[in-house]
Amino acid sequence: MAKPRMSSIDGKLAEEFAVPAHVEEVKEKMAAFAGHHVTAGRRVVLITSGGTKVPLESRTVRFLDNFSSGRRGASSAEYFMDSGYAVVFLHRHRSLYPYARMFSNINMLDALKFSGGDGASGNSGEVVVNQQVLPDIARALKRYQEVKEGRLLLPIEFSTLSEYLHLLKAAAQALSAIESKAMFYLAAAVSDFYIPASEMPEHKIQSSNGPLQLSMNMVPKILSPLVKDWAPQAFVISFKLETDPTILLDKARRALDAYRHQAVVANVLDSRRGYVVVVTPETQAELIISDEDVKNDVEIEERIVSNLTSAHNKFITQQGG
Ligand code: PAZ
Repeated sequence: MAKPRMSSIDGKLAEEFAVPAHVEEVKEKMAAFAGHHVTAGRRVVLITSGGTKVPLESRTVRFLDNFSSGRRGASSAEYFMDSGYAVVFLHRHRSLYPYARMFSNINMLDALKFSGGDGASGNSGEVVVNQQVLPDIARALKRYQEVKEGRLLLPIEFSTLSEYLHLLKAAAQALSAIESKAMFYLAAAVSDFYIPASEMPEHKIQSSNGPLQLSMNMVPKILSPLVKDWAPQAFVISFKLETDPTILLDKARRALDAYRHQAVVANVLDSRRGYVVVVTPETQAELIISDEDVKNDVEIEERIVSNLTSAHNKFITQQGG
């Protein structure tokens, strides 16, 4: 197997972003997971999901964060597994999680009740689920258990930007061995700015010093080495979020020109649950959820995944896989 090329970003990552202690162990796990599933005839998708935390102090009290809930990544993971993929789910700690996401707004204690007892000492009976409070719990639990038994989901957590960057690099290198059968679905909302460790104060920033002015560096564009060096044969999808719809498609096309990957899923903050555009070098597909779809619980991720799994099929055939 060819040795992965070193890019200038590799150096920057090593120097300016703390390497998580478990990165090599996680990389081995991801490589074994991918190898196992490809041997079993499956494809493997690496999904990134949720926002990143950017510390302002090295003994972190404060940090910058963003809006992302992780819903896009968590629901897409479910549709990918329904489509026969195994999923490496690289997600922000405590962001939404496949199957459990549907119940994230519910207080579990409101959904449970005693049966045959009152919870007093020695008389707890059984605790049962009130399915009126968790309406779809049986279906979600069944599918979750099937996924667990089939070991179709490999969850990996990150919190900080540094963890995200190193774990994504490890994932790309781990999945490169399965070549075109790997898909990268980069839905996480990753900070574009950070404070390098060398410039970060150690202790809590003191308000007694007056107003705070921050100068932040640009986060290296990790898509570039991912596509060129780390997993050059993989099918790579990035996401582009804007708040101004008039610049969205132009930015998506510019990303495709710059990084030469296969597609960009373009979305606007306020309409992201109902409208996205999948942009490729040759095509542009609008995916829309109507009011009728909403009534029938159809989610836009089902359409995104269907569009991309078809494109991935074609890609694999073209690559002779
Ligand atoms: O996580 P979520 O479901 O709340 O939002 C999804 C999203 C908007 C973060 C995703 O669709 C996306 O566009 N990610 C890339 C964001 C960016 O341009 O950095």
